[in-house]
Amino acid sequence: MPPETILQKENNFSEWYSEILKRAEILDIRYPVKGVYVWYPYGYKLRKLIYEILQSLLDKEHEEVLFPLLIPREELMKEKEHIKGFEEEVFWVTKGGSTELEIPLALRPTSETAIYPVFKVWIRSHRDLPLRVYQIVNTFRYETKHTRPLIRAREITSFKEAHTAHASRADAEDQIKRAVALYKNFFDQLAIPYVITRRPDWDKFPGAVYSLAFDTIMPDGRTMQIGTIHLLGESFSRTFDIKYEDKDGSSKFVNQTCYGISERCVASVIAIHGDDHGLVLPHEVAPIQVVIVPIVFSSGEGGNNEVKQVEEACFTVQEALKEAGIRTFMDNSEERPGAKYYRWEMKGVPLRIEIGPRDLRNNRCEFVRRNDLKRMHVPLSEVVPEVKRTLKEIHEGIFEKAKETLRTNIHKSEGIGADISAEEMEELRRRAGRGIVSLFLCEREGCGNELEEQLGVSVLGEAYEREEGEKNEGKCLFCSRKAKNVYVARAY
Ligand code: 5CA
Ligand code: ZN
Repeated sequence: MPPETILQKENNFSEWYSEILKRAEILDIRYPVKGVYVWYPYGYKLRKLIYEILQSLLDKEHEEVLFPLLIPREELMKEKEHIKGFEEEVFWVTKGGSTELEIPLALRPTSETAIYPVFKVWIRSHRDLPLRVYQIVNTFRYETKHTRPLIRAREITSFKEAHTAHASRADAEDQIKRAVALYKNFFDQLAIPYVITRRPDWDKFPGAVYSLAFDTIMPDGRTMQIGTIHLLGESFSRTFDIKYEDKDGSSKFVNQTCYGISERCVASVIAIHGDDHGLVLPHEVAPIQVVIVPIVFSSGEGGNNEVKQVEEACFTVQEALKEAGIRTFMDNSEERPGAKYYRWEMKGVPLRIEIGPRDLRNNRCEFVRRNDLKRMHVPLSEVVPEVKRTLKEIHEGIFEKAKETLRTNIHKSEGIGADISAEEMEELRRRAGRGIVSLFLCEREGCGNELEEQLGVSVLGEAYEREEGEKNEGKCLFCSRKAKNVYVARAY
């Protein structure tokens, strides 16, 4: 696509997404292995800032660790449910040079089976609990569905996985609540809205007691799972024999949880906030928070002296902002202002400050907000507090807009279930696949499949936090059995 082609996020999200990854220099998709991509420097800076937020939240009550990439076949195969779920997705290392390995080694698809044999030797007594660790690593999954940069990769480069062990089920359940709060806090800082659901039993993480998921809605109306939290209970501790000695001397299995987030969190920031001009980044994660553009034409108004004065004023503003801890860049390259606007809008810089000769004569500058391209004059003496205020305002603006989009894309209905009318069914067919629809569905996998076949959508699950007064008893749309309200959507 020629670089001057105007992008249209609303009309063709898929094309918009791949063009933005390229033009904003997030990810290079030309690496010659399917589902494997290269981070550009700018994309990597964005990733780093996003993951710094995640780590600062985790570091409050977890310790960071680093486990090996290779997992011996026998360990990976130990937990029956777990391997059933991952069997078809595992990459294997079977040779060292030309020698066939005695024990084939798996590239971790996730690290339960690498970590838990070590938990077995680390955990001795109740004093070792709770044990809470996390790592950020690459994991490998031989994905057979359509691969997509940052969304469905075969090498997940930024897999944050937390693993915890507790003395009791109640403690593990409490950890689930803490993990939910932590993820909420994280996505709030990215201004990403979400729904939290409990996945149906037949779609939970392989080996888990139950799974909770955070999903957001992408601009094309499909949902994307951006984080999951699993209660593992004793299923892995029994398999890997992870026991502790309790206060009374008895030996007990630990209760476990794990929860993960991948570079899909980066994809969500790009997809949800971006517009036809490019990225729109919340300032917390913007590699450049403010770009300063001197508006000078060397042959134009005022002559060389004024050019110098404008540049000096820009430098002064830059220094003041840097001093205040704001990531600032002054673009005094030779390019025309229009070309500069284009570049920094594409890169999602939240705020642009322009200073020209006329501004200088009036002791002011001009702010241009990336999210709505609104302009305002600001006295030079007030730049620093005004930048801080405006960045916060932009964050609130894009968060509110994203929340509103999410709200309008959740179609709550009073009781779409077995006794649905023909018109209602027609309406449902029309809506399904654009956003989230709520309806009555029982817990049987067969009815989930029926839903997939008839409406092309899948089950997200029951809302984790219910709204007051919401009707939650009905009859399954397909089998008329007793059913609960669940969210369904076409998912990525
Ligand atoms: N061990 C648990 C949590 S630590 C686990 O592996 N959970 S998971 O399978 O649900 O993955 C965690 C998150 O990774 C998912 O919620 C999803 O957002 C993301 N994810 C899963 N597969 C991919 C993939 N192929 N590409 C990018 N992200 C992925
Ligand atoms: Zn049913």
